Amino acid sequence: MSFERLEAIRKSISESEVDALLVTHPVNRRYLSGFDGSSGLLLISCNQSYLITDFRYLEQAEKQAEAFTIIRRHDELYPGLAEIINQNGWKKIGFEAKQLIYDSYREMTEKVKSQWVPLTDTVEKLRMVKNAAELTVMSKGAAQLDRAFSHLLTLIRPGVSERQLALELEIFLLRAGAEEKSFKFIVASGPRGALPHGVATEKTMMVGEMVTLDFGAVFDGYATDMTRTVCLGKPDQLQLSIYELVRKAQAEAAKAVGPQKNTKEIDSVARDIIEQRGYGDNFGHGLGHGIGLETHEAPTLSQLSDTILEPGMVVTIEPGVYLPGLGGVRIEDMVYVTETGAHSMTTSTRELIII
Ligand SMILES: [Mn+2]
Repeated sequence: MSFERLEAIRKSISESEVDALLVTHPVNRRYLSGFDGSSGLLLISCNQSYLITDFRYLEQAEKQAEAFTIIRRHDELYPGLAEIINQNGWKKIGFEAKQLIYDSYREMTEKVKSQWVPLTDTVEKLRMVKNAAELTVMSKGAAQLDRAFSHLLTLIRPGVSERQLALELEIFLLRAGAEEKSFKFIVASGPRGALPHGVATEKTMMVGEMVTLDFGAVFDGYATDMTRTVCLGKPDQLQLSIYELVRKAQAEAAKAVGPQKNTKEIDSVARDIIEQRGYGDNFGHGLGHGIGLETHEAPTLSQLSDTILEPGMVVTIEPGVYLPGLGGVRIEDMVYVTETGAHSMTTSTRELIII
């Protein structure tokens, strides 16, 4: 698999008119090489591919990164880097501008005299389109989120704290084979539902409150993410109408996803529906985001985005309406783009569940 990816990145490298690319972002390194240790750099040109790592990982790197020449890193990184660059006669080296912190950049450019070219999203662009194996892994992970949600429904009741739910959720997902949480779970009940990122607290849930649950976990390296909002007891008119509004915006936006569709236009589908009802200001975030090795990755779905969707891309569709002091509703699915439209990986009902 890493051979295919190497071929693709080499095409980008030659289009960027550099002799080689230095990959410092661990996720991009894993994506291109297969090596998932905690430390290592890649240097890739049209005909060479090096993985520089330290003593701890030499054996693992040899096994995982079969397409790469493994180079042992000594205490100081840069003399070794300079040696490889000089040996190959490379003049222009691309680096990941978004990923290198200023101090490292300064040291690197002082110690390795090359022409350093900042590149943006070179590997991230490749990562946007998932192959069949990646889609399978992510679909299986998403199915675990659906199972976890069903399990949660048996635990939600008045008097239970948000944290208790978050803890149960985490245990359930780890037992189901997750490596870790994708992010701090959001369990936002009652007025806290107005906080789009209301991480679980000690607050207990009460009758008459809506509860927004936003959670995800990493399975085989790939993140998953989903949100549902449920109601404890009978919803009032406002809760019901906000819920139906978000549900409609989410369903229509998910239906609009497909190949050749522009991300901004898909955001507009949900935004227009919410704006028409006067709640535009209460939907203050983008519609969704790409997801894969990272929970938030390209492409973004928002008014500022401008990506044409392709088969194999996986994005979240997650509109929300937040009413300060009262509460909020968000519904989120992970969907992937097919040859003809889109398919939702998370399948739990989007009808309002009344507990
Ligand atoms: Mn999300």
